[in-house]
Amino acid sequence: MSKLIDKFSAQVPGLRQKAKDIVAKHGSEKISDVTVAQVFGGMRGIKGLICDTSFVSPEKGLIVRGLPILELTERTPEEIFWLLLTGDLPSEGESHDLDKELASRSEVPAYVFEILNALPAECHPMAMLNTCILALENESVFRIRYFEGMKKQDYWEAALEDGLNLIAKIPTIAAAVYRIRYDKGAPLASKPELGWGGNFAHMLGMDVDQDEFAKFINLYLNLHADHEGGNVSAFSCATVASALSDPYYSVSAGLNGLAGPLHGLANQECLRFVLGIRERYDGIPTDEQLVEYAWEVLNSGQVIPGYGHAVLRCPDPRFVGFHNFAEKYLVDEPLVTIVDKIYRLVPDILREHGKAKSPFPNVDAITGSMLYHYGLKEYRYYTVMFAVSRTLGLISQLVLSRAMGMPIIRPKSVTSDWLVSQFEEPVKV
Ligand code: HAX
Repeated sequence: MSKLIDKFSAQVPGLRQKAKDIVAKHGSEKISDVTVAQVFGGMRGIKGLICDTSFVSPEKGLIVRGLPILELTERTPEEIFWLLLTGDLPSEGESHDLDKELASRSEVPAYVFEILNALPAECHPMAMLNTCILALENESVFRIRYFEGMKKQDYWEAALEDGLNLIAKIPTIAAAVYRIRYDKGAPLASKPELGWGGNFAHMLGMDVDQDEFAKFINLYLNLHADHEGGNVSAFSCATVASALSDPYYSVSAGLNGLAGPLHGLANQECLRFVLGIRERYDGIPTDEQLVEYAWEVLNSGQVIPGYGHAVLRCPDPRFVGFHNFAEKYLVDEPLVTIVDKIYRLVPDILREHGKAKSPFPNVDAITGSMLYHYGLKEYRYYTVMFAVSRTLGLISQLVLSRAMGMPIIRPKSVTSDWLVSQFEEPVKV
């Protein structure tokens, strides 16, 4: 057994007991009131989910297991996965063991590549990735064991088994999506000795300084892994998994949500926004030009991509992490200069516009421009990279839920007429 499975296995009885104890002790206490505006407002702010992997503080941003994300930027994504799942950072030996574990599970069945080659040439890369994940459902240990009569207390074990297999394989699949979709040549042979993120960077096959690119990809995979439990991808995955659909179905559901333009697809929109500015002003715009452009976008009823957030009320520390990297490695990149200018000018414009609750950049405001710098110019692919990373968080949350014995998710909906009837007399006819 791997060190990760050993460690988590030892934690499971405590997790289950803790959940039981909390309900026994505080089960009838109230933590949230729900207003009608919240019901019509995407349930914003309603506290109704447990997520122990990470927490998003409106003022500080992402906190992973108690550690602010900016303290974790030098870690590998595999180490972040260990932290998300177990609550501790791995020792060097544990980290090495997890790398070996993932390498041993990384071979992707040939039918996955056949599927990729058979899909229409213009298929969206996210649809390609999700098609492969659903095809891999064929391999689900959870599904087989469930129908063999697996006990509830063992669900986590089968879920982690599937989760580790999916995490191990997803970089190879995602890199193949890139190479096949964009005619970059045959998928490259995997080099698991480079580590999970380093191998992904290698398999993309970019013609750039591989050491620097691998550092960037590791940072990318590290910073996008988790963002508590209520975002669309995490919540969708958790809901589907709560029906005991196996991790392949569940992660695919989460990643289908990630493919939306208000969630993971925003990074491609952000790059289009920055490229649009560069094209219109034939390079870096003046401050006046940028202000004019931003107002034009807002007055036409569109959003400024990469700005605003459902929870955050500060500059996203993940944006700051990428910005710090860009200051070190991408000093002469004009797109980053435009990103900087937007960062300097747009928050005041959004404040004056008066709609967005947060005028600050989110993680997507900069990543596309950095990927573009490294030659990854096919922006429809960007969400696939986000998906590779987010799989770490989705799997961690899902395994923890099964370990804690969480039930099927089933909130109550009401009709709008029922709602009105709570406050108004029925109209007599
Ligand atoms: N530009 C212009 N208007 C904005 C805005 C922006 N960047 N952000 C929010 N608003 C508007 C909203 O559209 C909304 O307008 P309406 O009342 O007319 O509908 C109003 O401000 C209030 O919205 P909010 O409460 O501040 O924000 P929400 O929680 O509803 O939405 C979003 C959060 C991130 C979806 C939103 O800020 C947005 O659309 N931003 C641009 C797209 C983006 O950057 N998405 C990436 C988010 C990060 C992420 O999840 N990545 O995966």
